[in-house]
Amino acid sequence: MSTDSSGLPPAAPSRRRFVTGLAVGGLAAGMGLWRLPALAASGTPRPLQTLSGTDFDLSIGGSMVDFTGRARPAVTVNGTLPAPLLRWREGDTVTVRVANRLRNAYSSIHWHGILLPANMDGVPGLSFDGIAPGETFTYKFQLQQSGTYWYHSHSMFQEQAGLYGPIIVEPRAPAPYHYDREHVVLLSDWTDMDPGALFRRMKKNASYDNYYQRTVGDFVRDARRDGLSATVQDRRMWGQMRMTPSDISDINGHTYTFLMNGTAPAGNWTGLFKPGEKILLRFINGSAMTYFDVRIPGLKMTVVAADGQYIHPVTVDEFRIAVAETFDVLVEPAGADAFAIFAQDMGRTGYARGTLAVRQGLQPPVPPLDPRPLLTMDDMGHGGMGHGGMDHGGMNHGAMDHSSMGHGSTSQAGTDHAAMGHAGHDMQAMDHSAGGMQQHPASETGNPLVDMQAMSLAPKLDDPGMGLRDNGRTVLTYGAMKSLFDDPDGREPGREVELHLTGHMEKFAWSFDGQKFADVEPLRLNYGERMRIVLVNDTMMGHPIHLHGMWSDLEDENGNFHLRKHTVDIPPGTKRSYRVRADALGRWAFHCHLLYHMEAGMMREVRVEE
Ligand SMILES: [Cu+2]
Repeated sequence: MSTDSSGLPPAAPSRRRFVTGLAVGGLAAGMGLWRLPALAASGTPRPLQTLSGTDFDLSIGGSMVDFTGRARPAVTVNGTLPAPLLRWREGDTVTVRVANRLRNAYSSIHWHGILLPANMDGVPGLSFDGIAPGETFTYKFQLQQSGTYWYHSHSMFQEQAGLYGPIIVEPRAPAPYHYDREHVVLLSDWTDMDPGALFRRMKKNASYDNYYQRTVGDFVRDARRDGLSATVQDRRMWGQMRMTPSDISDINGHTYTFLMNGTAPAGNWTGLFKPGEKILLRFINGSAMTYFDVRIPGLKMTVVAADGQYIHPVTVDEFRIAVAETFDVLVEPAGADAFAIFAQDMGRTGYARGTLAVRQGLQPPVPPLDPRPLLTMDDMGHGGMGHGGMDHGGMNHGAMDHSSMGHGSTSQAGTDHAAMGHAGHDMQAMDHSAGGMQQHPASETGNPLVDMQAMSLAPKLDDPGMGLRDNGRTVLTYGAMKSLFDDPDGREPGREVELHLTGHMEKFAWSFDGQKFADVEPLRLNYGERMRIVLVNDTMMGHPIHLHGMWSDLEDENGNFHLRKHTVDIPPGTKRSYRVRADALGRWAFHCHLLYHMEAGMMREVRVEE
């Protein structure tokens, strides 16, 4: 029997395989399919399986699941999707024995955002060899932090196939806020397709899920509003960029079923409350590819932690959560028996939803999807280009001679940057027509894997992001979140490294500085140093960038410590910087957390050396 690269059982499992999958999970045994969320419109979803203590046994295996009316193979832990909620305690040393019961595929578990020794980080090829079929690997590390985190496979596409679960690390000292009850809200994207086949589809036709080519009617309307020549100009620019302004995400609701705690929208995952209670919701985006915009109509949400770390409380109506981020949110339900937790995808093609209610079975109204957002030139770091006297020929990037600009090596610690101040905080005032254009590494020039370079960029920390601006709601931004503590390191960065997020949409090629993971040397950090990483987005998509092993301390627009994170979203048209203390020796992964972008090459090894 064959398995594909993702480690999944074959698409049409034999009865034998089916039974093998079921035998893995205790809860699955005897149930036929262990869950029918898509079919169980008013059923009661099973709560997350919770394991707590210091000693754990996890078993990775294949199970059949049904989110769409069809039984499909998934990769699960202890037979469940999501994987069990692990409850740890700050200061404890935990031991986790992970058995790989997949027949033909190596596996792994990475503890996202958890500080630990490099050989416990679970990245095959960097931390260890991976866990061979039939083998057990024992993870052991001491917890130096508290908060909401998650774990997932770092092997091929197993994360997309279901291998992800929540982690709560309880703090030793009481939290700086009070709550009466808590619920984990883990968002994810499920596909009935084999994830390996989905990746191959992206390589073959990257715009497969993008049905929204603009129509003649749109053209006439725009021409009436903006004038014919401006409209023609705008269309020509988009044509040159080989993209339509509605390309928001690579894969969307046409392929995905969005899940909340492993339950499809029809299943309506429900978390209970009693009137008068303060509820802590621990949101985790465990998706492979999906940004979610989350709100609870009728309730304000007070965000008290980001990526597990306390922030000054900030009250909002809505937040965007990038892949791999976590937000802890306080709500006080009042005035109704039930509230919808509504999480639409950024491209407005679908949603995950659940309910906060005083009892099971209530179905508050689900709001309609917002209008589909359109990318603007400003979203892509080409602000103002339709209006100024800029020669659009400059957008044929191959024609632009960057080497003559004398900025051949911006990815090295930078002499170039001294002149710019640090971290691009002067960028907002920069006008590319006045000679303030973004510089680019030489490796991008004439590179067939790079289809675009941004010219006018800013951190945009106070920008809610495309599709969320001026929507009448108060929307969370990075600018509005500030760590509850001062810079834990305190030193100014002694060095700066700038990396560009690069890609080619049609080829579905993704990289740093136009160079794929397989082709480049590690980024070397000196043990103990405080350094700055500057990320420049040269693509039309957001990329949630995750550095393993060390915190990413996001800087504000003046280059000061602002917000401690493990995953920093870099929307199109932005340039953002963060500080890193290289206090963890060894080999670490540094990558875009969009699974297929990482797999396509948007990844580097970071090596911390004495
Ligand atoms: Cu990416």
